[in-house]
Amino acid sequence: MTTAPVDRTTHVPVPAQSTYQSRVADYWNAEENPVNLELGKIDDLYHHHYGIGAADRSVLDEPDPALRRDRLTAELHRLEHAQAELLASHLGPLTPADRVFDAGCGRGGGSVVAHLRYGCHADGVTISAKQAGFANEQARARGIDDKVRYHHRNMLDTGLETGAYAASWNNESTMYVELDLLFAEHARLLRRGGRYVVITGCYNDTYGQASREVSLINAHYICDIHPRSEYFRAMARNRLVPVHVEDLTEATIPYWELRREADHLVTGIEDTFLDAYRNGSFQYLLIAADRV
Ligand code: SAH
Ligand code: GPP
Ligand code: MG
Repeated sequence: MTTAPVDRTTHVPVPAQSTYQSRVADYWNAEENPVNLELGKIDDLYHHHYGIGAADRSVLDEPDPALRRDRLTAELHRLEHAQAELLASHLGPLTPADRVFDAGCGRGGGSVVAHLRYGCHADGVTISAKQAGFANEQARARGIDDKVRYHHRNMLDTGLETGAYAASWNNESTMYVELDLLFAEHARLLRRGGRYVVITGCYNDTYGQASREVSLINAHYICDIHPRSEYFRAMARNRLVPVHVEDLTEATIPYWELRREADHLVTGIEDTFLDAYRNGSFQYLLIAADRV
């Protein structure tokens, strides 16, 4: 007589999203930093990334305190907008018939910038229900909700259409996910010859592991900054071939130097970014790649 095999597997219920992803969603559902909302209000372009380019530090000399605050806010927004435009410039050429995918879209600014530039359709995905709702409301108010749509989904498993996208990007959102899973999803969504662009902070693994400053940034945002080399390895494994690599570290330092002077906007992480960039352990990087 044979006995039935005993199932010794421990059955742990698998949540729809991991504990980590729930914490990330909680952060973005609750996030209301003036440095993001006050800048966004200026022209209804809400960015959750940093700035690049030379800063007009003459705003600091403004004698009227209220005007000084406003000018500082506007100058930081100008630098953040320049970053969004740089990323968008690498997506093209695109036509109004093309679709683009904005992975980790925040409050939606990047997709609006791409749509205004190319007239293209955009799908943004964020793990925060609050952000997706906010971004869709913004698109409705602008009258572009027929072409720009935001979804409360996981960017690793979007459910969007295979091969339907001419371009896709991550603007400061890769540090929340495993790069192999992320790039596999981009490679699935992009058509052959499509363009992928990432702007990210990465740690410089020329000399080893992440620095204390990088660890402090991880704790501040609940993220996990990847080493620079991992981007290129993971792209190579997922049919993404770099065509342009730009170190934006020097270009972002003026933004942080100005931001640290804005008492009405600082979050407390400013000096850590400056230390990390200046000691060489952290880099602000743009990579554009072709989906082959
Ligand atoms: N790219 C946007 C926002 C960057 S902030 C901008 O430039 O303004 C990081 C974003 O990544 C947040 O919107 C957060 O919700 C999103 N995110 C983090 N993990 C995610 C995941 N697994 N799936 C989808 N979005 C995610
Ligand atoms: C920018 O968002 C920050 C991130 C998406 C995470 C970390 C990025 C790195 C490059 C390490 P934000 O605009 O919401 O940040 P803040 O509130 O500080 O302006
Ligand atoms: Mg910000």
